[in-house]
Amino acid sequence: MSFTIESARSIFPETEVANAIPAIVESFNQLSAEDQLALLWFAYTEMGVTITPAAMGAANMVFAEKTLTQIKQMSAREQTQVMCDLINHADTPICRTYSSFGTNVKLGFWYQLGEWMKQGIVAPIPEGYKLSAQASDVLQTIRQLEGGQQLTVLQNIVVNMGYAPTVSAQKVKEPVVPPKDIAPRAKVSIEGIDNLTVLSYMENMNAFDFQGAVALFAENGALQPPFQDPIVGQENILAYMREECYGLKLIPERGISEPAEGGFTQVKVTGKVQTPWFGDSVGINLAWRFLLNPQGKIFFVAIDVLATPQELLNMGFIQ
Ligand code: EQ3
Repeated sequence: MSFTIESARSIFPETEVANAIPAIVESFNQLSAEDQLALLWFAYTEMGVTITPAAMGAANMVFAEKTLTQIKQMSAREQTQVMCDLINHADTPICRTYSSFGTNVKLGFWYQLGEWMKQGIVAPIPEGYKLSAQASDVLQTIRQLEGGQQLTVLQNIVVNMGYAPTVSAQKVKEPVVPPKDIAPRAKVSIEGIDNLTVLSYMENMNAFDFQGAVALFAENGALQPPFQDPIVGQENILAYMREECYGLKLIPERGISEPAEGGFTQVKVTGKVQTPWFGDSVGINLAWRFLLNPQGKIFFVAIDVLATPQELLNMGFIQ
């Protein structure tokens, strides 16, 4: 019996994933738009880590400049309306434009609005705003998450705002950034792993050589980002990486490799990823679950946010 993408998704089933994240996002989405805006403001200002402004360089903010200027020139009432529209997925020109932005541009867009809110250029959250009881509960749950998981919640919420018609909207193409030369690439070592495909994957990703990374996949291979469905096929994976992975730093620590049925090999690696937004002040604890085909190509890789830091050591051995 050979693997399918569906069956590959359950390799290393003992991996404990931070399932609290989609559950929190779900309860957040049930709140009123005003509560959502205020809650995000409280969560963001309390977070204890701040965005490195230089990270805005990783986002191609030219795509958002026109919309941001338009918002800046509105009355406070209109500004609040735009922010509520984004949360309510209203069908407005600004919500449509927002949906066409890549993840980093969406984050940069809110970073800019947040800065303007602090400076009084954009309507702030009314002083003394009282969250509803449900919203306070959600905020309390977010407070209890570790830093990397808090960021994942914020990122997920921001990415899903705006209005995308059901027929997939034309995404703005991010310009291709030239990869680093072979020479300055950092060599990766992972305790317990000498598999060249896995090591090259990490090295190529850290050099932003997405073509190189994608060439390691089988033609119909798949990559499954945290809490998402698998992205199938080299071309789709390349487009995804170009949009989402610029500036990420993968820090794999340890792993285990074992034979699987049909001549396949399964490899689990745990470690951290740093985002350009927070540099080395936050590492998100992750597992990569690779399934390599008999030719050594990546048939499937899932990236999961781990439930606890202890999971970094969980390699699936029977204890
Ligand atoms: C203004 C304010 C505060 C209030 C207003 O009312 C509403 C909003 C929205 C506000 C603003 C909020 C802001 C500015 C939020 C900013 C949040 C940020 C910058 C979050 C960044 C999060 C980044 C994360 C979680 C990155 C994770 C990356 C991962 C998991 C990468 C994984 C991958 C690996 C390792 C691979 O090998 C393959 C690719 C893949 C991407 C899956």
